[in-house]
Amino acid sequence: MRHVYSGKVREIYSDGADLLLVATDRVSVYDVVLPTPIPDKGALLTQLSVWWFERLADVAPNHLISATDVPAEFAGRAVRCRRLEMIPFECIARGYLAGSGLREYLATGSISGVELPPGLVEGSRLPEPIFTPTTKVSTGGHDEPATFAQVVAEVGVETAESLRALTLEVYRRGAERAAANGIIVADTKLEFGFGRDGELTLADEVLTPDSSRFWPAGEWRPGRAQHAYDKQFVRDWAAGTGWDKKPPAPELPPEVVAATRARYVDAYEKITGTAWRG
Ligand code: Q0T
Repeated sequence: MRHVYSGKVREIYSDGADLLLVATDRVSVYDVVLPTPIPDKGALLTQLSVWWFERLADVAPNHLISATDVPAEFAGRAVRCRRLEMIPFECIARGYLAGSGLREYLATGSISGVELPPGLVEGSRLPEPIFTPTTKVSTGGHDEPATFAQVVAEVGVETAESLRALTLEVYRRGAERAAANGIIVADTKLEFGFGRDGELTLADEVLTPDSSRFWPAGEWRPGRAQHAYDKQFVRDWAAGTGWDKKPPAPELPPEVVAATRARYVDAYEKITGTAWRG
């Protein structure tokens, strides 16, 4: 096995023809990885993503080979995947206004070339979910909005239309299931690639709190920053410490670790309808 990539909270290994996507227990806030892990976070997110891949198999083929045929040291928090030729866009669907989408809307009235009505505020529900791709920026910086025309220029109109339709369908499925259980999925980021047969294939992780914005539905109040389903305890605690949001971050106290772990467990249980290792 060869280590090929380190992200803030995930690692990728190459294992012969396959890839192993390994989720760690690391958590990041304000783009800074904290020194304190959240026990089981990697496994909770991996198992949630696997659950979604299985339920979305009728929407799109995916890169998952096995969630069990992985090295013992990664058991539960890794997936064996087919290596794809990746499409160089992050495929984002948004149903609510937040983050970089909110900033772009406030500056231009549109997101990734999609025009939106005036008068929307932070946290607003959009008239309908929209496809707002971004280009992956190679070194460090944040991804940049890409218009649908840019996606067409890169991959052709047929693939671009498929990416948009698949991304919106995955979002609709995820948002509907989550909403029925008290969780708003404000937006979600997907990655696609081409398999050996040229088939458009869903990659990465799907509909996890790391790849999507989850909000507690009962606390949704348009017009202010929304409460994060998973990281709100970390953010509130961080604000109280006076930490300047620059590395290194301080260690999390045990009660914040426990409360945050409980939110990941809760999201897993609410969405899948099954007890975590229960
Ligand atoms: C990926 C092929 O961006 C990344 O690495 C940059 C050096 C990490 N990355 C690799 C992939 C996947 C997946 N998932 C796949 N199935 N096949 N590459 C995605 N991100």
